[in-house]
Amino acid sequence: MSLGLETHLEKSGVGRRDFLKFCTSMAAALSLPTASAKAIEEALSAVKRPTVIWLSFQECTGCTESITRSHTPTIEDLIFDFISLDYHHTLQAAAGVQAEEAREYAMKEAYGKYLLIVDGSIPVKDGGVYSTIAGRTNLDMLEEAAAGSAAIISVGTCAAFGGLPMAAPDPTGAVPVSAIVKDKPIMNIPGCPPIGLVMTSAIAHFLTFDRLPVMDELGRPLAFYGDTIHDRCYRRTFYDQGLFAKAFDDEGARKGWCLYELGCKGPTTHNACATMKWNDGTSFPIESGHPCLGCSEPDFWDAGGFYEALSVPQGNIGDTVLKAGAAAIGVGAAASAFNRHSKNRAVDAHETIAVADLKVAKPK
Ligand code: FSX
Repeated sequence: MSLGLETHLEKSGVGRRDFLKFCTSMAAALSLPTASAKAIEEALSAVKRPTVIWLSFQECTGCTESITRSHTPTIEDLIFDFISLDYHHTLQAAAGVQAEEAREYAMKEAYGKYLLIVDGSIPVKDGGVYSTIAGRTNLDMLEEAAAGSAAIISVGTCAAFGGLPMAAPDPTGAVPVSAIVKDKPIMNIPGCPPIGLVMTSAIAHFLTFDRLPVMDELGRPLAFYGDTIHDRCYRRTFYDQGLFAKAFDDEGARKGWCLYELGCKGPTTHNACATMKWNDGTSFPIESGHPCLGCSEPDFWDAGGFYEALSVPQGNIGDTVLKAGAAAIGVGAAASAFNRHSKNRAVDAHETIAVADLKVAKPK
């Protein structure tokens, strides 16, 4: 008999208090009212190991590393143990024919109900021959798996927007999941890689409400991608004062000044790094002295030099920077206000896409 999550966690040594703490932090992470923690607790306690099929295509495996390489054991790890992860190229114990049979079986048994998670982009040039698994192209495998899914989560910038494989000159004709699948709800969790807790929170939301959370126009959950890095950056005060590091080893860098002139893409990048941080909340790139690369935005590999300042003319700093800074602050403030408004609206109305309303094709 399958167990509810709470029972499963208890057997794994995680007490009720920790479980409740987890539910409360899930509610906070998803920008839901505190009272929602109870609903999350009840739903997760009752949920019975939903089937999850995880396909990995053209990628570097950084996404799986990010999700799994946390300080173990964490509750997030156990959530991953708890869901029925019936097929995952990297994590599954089975290999070869057995693995493919397990995938086929799981898809048939849970047709129309399973959650499909994809990381990596899909090469479509020359019939998709540039990436195959078990003799089948990624394109073929995605189309088959998508047909029986209830919803899809595209993990990482490769699956969400094409990412590194799609960078110029895009030799394999790489495309994101959304370019191929048009008739299923898709949520994008971009980042190269994305934050592990964002991933587990998104899955918890799906398990709790049977729906994907409210998303922005790029399919990213607003709870995590509603603000820019710049909106929440602890170095923002230096930006506002026009205090910028101009080299990685200068006085400004030592004083922790803003990394805007060293190429930081924080003002145009939507992600939760500045608030949730990485490695159990230890730090994030800007806190370690490196500019944000903008990895959760489309085309970040081709969008401009990693170490080139956003819209600041070379060799003309001072006034220009301050003017550009003032303009960016204006744009940033307007964007923040819009994001906050959208977020509040979403929380008030709790707008979601109902998976239950989907027209799912019948099994053949
Ligand atoms: Fe891409 Fe993920 Fe970057 Fe790597 O699966 S988003 S290259 S961290 O591994 O897809």
